[in-house]
Amino acid sequence: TLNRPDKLNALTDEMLAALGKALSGAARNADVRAVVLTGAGRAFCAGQDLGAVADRDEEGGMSFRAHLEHAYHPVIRRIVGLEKPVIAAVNGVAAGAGASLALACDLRVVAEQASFVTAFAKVGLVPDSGSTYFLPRMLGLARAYEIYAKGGRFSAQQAVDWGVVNEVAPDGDACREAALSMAATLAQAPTKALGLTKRAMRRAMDRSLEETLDYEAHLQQIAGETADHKEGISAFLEKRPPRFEGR
Ligand code: LHQ
Repeated sequence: TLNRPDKLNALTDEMLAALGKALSGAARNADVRAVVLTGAGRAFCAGQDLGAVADRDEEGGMSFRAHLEHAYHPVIRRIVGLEKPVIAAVNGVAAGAGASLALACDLRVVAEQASFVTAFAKVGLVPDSGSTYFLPRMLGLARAYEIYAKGGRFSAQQAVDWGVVNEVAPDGDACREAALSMAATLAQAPTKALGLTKRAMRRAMDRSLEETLDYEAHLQQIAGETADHKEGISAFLEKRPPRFEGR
């Protein structure tokens, strides 16, 4: 949980480092079989803490490139590289890099009153933290550019209509609960296969069909040797529900 509710969970370097550490811990711990990322209070995340940016400017300028590379990119890579389902519970507004964080997750559950704000143009910046990778792939180029150019906001309902989110909940608490319930269900799934599916999909986005067919066959060999695959086959033949252990 991003936990700085009085500033709408605006991101500081410390928060990003802690988030990165939590994601690494989740990757290493075999008992973790799904992850939910959410915000405390009424917002999901208002993006970069603009107070900290102003402070750094006062102190003689900052390297935006270095800041993004050191603070943001590792977190985005860890979400995408974590071979377990990562669900964003977007309990309230997700702005700037906060929206990028939500878009980097595999699934999104969104509260009715939540919105996505690509705040970048309003502060004279370009979309970052993977936003220009994720959003045009979900919305198409024209709609994504229009939203960016207007520094725009889109609502939970628009996000549903456009295929950006998986589920809508009546309010922030219900959104977190729905995400946890989705996570509990996914945590019973064959985790290894779901992780490899994520890897396959990410890779297929910028590969040819031939490369994709080849990579799928490679991953299927790995999945086919898991205990969960054997359990799935036994359960089917014995006409009983499978008990997957994530191995
Ligand atoms: C905030 C923030 C905030 C600090 C609300 N910072 N305090 C990466 C790396 C390097 C450089 C720069 O950029 C990036 C990526 C980025 O993320 S750039 C985009 C940064 N984010 C924004 O521009 C969004 C700024 N916030 C807003 O536009 C609004 O706050 C939204 C639309 C998120 C919510 O509006 P409201 O619901 O009306 O809330 P509010 O504006 O009243 O905010 C409540 C409090 O939170 C307030 O503090 P206060 O002490 O006055 O109660 C805000 O100052 C604070 N807050 N966002 N990013």
